[in-house]
Amino acid sequence: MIDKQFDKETFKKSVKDNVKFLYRRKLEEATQEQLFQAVSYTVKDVIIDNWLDTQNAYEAQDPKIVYYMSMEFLMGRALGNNLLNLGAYGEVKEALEELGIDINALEDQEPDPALGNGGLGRLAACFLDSLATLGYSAYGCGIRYRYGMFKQEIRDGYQVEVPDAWLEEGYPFELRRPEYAKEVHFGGYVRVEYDQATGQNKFIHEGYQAVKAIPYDMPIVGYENNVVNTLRIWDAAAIEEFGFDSFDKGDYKKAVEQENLAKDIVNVLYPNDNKMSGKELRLKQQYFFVSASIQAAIEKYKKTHDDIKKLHEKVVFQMNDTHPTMAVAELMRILMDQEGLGWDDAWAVTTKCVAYTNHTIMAEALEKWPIELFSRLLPRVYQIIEEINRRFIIEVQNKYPGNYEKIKKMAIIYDGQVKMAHLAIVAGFSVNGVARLHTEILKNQELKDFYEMMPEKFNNKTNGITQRRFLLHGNQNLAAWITDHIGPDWITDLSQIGKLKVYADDEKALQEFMNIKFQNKQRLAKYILEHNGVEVDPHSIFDVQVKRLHEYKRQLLNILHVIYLYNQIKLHPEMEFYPRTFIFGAKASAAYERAKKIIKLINCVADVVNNDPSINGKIKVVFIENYRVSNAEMIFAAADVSEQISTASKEASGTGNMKFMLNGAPTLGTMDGANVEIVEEVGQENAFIFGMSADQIINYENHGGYDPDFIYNTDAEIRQVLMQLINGTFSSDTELFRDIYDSLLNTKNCSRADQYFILGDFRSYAEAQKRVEAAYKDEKKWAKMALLNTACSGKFSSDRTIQEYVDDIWHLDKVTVTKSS
Ligand code: 26Y
Repeated sequence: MIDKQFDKETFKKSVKDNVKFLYRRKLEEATQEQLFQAVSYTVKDVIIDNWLDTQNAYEAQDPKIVYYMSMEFLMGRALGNNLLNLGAYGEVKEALEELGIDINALEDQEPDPALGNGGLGRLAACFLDSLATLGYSAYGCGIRYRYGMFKQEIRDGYQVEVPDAWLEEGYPFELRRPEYAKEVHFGGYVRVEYDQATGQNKFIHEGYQAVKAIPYDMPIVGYENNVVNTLRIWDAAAIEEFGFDSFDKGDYKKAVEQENLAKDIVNVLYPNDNKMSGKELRLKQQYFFVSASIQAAIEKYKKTHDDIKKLHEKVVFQMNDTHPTMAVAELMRILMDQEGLGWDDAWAVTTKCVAYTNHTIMAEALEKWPIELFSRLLPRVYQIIEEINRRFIIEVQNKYPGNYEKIKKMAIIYDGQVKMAHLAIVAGFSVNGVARLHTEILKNQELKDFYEMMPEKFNNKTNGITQRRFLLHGNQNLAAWITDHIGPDWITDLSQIGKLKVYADDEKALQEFMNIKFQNKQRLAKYILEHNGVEVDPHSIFDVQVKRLHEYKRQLLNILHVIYLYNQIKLHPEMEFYPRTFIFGAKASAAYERAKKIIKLINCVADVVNNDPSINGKIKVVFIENYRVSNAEMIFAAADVSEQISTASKEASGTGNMKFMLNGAPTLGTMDGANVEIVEEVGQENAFIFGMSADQIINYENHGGYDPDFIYNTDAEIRQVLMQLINGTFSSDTELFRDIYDSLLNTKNCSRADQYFILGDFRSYAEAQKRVEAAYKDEKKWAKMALLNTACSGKFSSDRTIQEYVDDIWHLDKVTVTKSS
């Protein structure tokens, strides 16, 4: 699409002008960073026109709006993606070339906005992309963390966390909107006052500390449709007048303190993934962005509508996990205390406006806050939750008279804690899981009692990913090849990619497909050489596991298997073995000691294996530092094998699995999360499935009977691998990996040895790895398998997921935006 605003000459002039006005320099004198800024501002100008047009279209058409509330948005770089979605990448690339600028180098200048941890945050980003592309009115609501996900450096094999100062140079794709600032109140107490006029009690929140929330808007560009939606993230500042008694006025020190207190709230993203920590500041963050976002939504609604009781006709809040669940009580508070509704009316509106997505079943990830902390920080909100709980318990009692077990299990407040998931389920009109298996486990295990009481709320929305970032942008050669063969429709309708199936036996097509894979592997090999100093052979099998480090994801199983293979090769040097490069990438939460030890172990194994001449380079192990969205795009494109080896039942969905599949890498995995649906689409014969089923695991967990010691005692090869953790093979410090060793066995008085069934699945995994090798050796067979993975990935577009959310939960209206200029 040639856009007149992307007329090459105009574009070039604008870039030059920006360099001049921003930096007082000539183009030739500008640094790469300055060029990135100058180009980005030029692009932003174009986006702003579309943004205004979108705003106008929304105002004219008054569609229902979804507010996607999320503590995390893992956006990844914007420049390249925005250009692609504007349909201007090609032209801009050429224009830049004419100026002597390499667009890739420029894209590499952009910091990754990493306002998220992993799956949940990246899902939110994919959803925004799909919402804009499908033409739905949507806001992402979140926090503008000053420091996003830490940068990971590997020093001496250990993870070191370095602050991610992504805003340091100024971020060109954001717009400060001080005119929409809101106040958020913490602490204080609630005074009850009887109102003669209405005969009702009034609840007055006093003695609080006020913080100012200032929104920054980031444009979310739809694919070639002129739509630009908004990600609105909130910054915090002090309110100058606040809290000073008259004698304090002008107290400079206090003013600075207030500013710091406010800034603290948005200072840093908690690097916890699937593990609750109970930090007061995190609770503050949650209320801060939830309150500001809901205030803004209601203010916007009231500009053009006067009946607050019809809010649900135009507004829906989707809660991305329980982190924003305070939205329930905050909405109640505003409806009652500010809009003057009574409890029943407020509840009727609230329960039609909020919906909840669950992303995990793991107990340690479920949010529970001590009531002491909660009520002190948010007295009015807490009071409302108490009342919701009181009424809910009555309902439970009515439904199950005399059954106190039910109350114990279902209450929102119990054992001195506020259980956020229970609040979300009780108030939400929809509760969804993120893959079919996950939703079934929610219904039949974790949330069984709730499902029995309110089955109509439960539904599944299998996750998806945006093909525009993870194929069109991340794998440009393959994208072009696909478009050559089936046309460009797959870009906005991924089901079209199924048309590639006709090439599954076409030798020429398969050859081309694998050539592109090879080029991508060369690109990654170059990156690894530059960043790790390790030479890897692009002809070897690139076997990749990239994701957050967590015991349930079982990077440990992978590296133990590498040790096992290493032993095999040393023992049988004559054995046939297809060269393999094991690639890892993973950040561990800064406080998660065992996860960090596993990173160290991977690097220690890499050191030994990569430098052992006796194995002839048959195995290489690489740990890619600082895994993040930008290098992920390149890694997926280069992968041969997708490691999705979580303990069955633990990975709610996984989304990396879908990105690998899209890029033609077969899954080596357990029947967990969305792997189940991936196999269903691509066929058993085009994946490598192993391990215990979710049912088996859950059965062991409920009834006991799993004994890793038995495996250790009866399987000498597994025992050898475990012994090597503590006998100096990989570290002269024999105690270094003692904790990992102990975690797998009953040797210590540890309550749950090998919680994640690593030994239980080991043999089955090793056998599946053998099948991978055999399949890879047969070049044609492998090519067909790889191509079919891409061809069968149609279901896993976030466009499909979003359309399902729209049809079943949000009921949004589609909007078309036409360009005004
Ligand atoms: C600190 C705490 C309360 C917490 C923080 C972050 C709890 C959970 C998380 C993040 C969870 C997460 O990323 N979950 C992942 O969501 C993906 C998108 O649905 C799933 O694909 C993936 O299986 C799941 O682990």
